[in-house]
This record gives sequence, C-alpha cells and structure tokens, in this order.
Amino acid sequence: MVVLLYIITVCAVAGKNSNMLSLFEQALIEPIKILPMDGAVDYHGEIMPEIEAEHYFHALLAEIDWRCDQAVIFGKHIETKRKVAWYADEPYSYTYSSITKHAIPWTKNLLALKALVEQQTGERFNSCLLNLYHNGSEGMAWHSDGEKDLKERGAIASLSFGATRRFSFKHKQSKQLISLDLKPGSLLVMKEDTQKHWLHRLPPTKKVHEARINLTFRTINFQ
Ligand SMILES: O=C(O)CCC(=O)C(=O)O
Ligand SMILES: [Mn+2]
Repeated sequence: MVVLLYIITVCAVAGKNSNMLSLFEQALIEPIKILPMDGAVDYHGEIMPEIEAEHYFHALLAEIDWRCDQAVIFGKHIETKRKVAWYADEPYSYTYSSITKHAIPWTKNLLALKALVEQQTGERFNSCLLNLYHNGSEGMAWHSDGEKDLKERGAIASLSFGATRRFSFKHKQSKQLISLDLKPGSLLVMKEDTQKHWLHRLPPTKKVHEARINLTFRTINFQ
C-alpha cells in the first residue's frame, strides 16, 4: 500500500513526459485503494480519453446554472467565489452549511456522466453537486460529507474536469495525511466509513491558474 501510494504521488507529481505517467492515463482495471484504514476510497484513474474530458469541461462550463455558494458559518452569512450547482432526479431540497438548496433536473451531459460513473463503480446515484473553481486561489476547506440528508455510508463519486488539482485526506484522530492529484476525467470514490473517520479538502494553490470543475454524485434520502 505504501509503495502504491508512493507511485501515485510520484506519477502525479512527475512531468507530462514521464513514462510512468502513461500507466495512469487510462481507467485502472482495478481501482487503487487510497486509505489504509477506517473507510474506503477507490481511485479509478482517468475513465475517459483526454479529448472527451475536455469536451465535457467546456460543455459543463457553458450549460450549468452556476451560482455562488451560500453558507452560514458561526452565524455569519457567507458567499463563496467558487460557484456551485445541484442537479437531481426530482426538484428535491438538500441542506448543507445551514442553507437549503433546491435541485434542478439533469442535463443530457450530466445524465451521460452519471451513467458512466454508475457503470464504472457499480453504484447508483440520485443527485450531483457541482463545483466550479475559477483558479487555484479557490478551494474547499477540510470537511466530511456527513449531512443528515445524505444516505448513511453511501458512496460519493467525484469526477474532475479542467485543471489538475491536489486533493487531500486527513484522519480525524491520528491526523494522518494522504494526498493525490486529480486529473481531468479522473474518478475517485469515497465509500463506507470514510466520512466518519476522515476529512477531505481541496487546498488552494498559487501554481494553478486555470479553472476546474468537480462533480460529486451522491445519494440523498428524500422525504
Ligand atoms: O472539488 C473537489 O474535488 C471536492 C468537492 C467536495 O469535497 C464537495 O463538494 O463536498
Ligand atoms: Mn466533500
């Protein structure tokens, strides 16, 4: 496991011309297990060709109903620079960061991506939260996705487009850190007790100047 994680990090950090990198430029036959304990995170690698990932990045940038995210933190109303959108099977409502959001119906592209992710993971999802980070100055702080509306221990499948960004996990007790780089078209799946024992974040970086879009397919318990 240690060796595998070392390889992921080395390959992800290595330049584009590295021979080792080509190993990870296609969907992995067997996903790599990222966490050593207390949960399960599967890294599937890039599940589509680069040109298709680029097509989806531009299509989503243009067609998604992007809005600034709202949150109430310590009683203060906050609006993020990062933009978000939420799509689902029905116009359900979903509460996180003390704000209730209402889902809008799937687009054709989102349905195609949902089908691809479901085929790759063997899981089923009924909603998708999308994030648009305009550049490296925008990120997401340490958190776990444990909102009460989410299916308990349900899988969350994260599909990335646009700029490659580092993504990190931190164990809530031991503080162990695990990081990997998420490339366009790559799929990462958080399962089982991951949200209970691990935090995750997208750290801001001065090295990235391009936009990134992330889709997290989820299962919401709708009343
Ligand atoms: O942008 C990402 O890769 C992660 C997004 C995330 O953790 C979330 O939406 O809860
Ligand atoms: Mn999250």
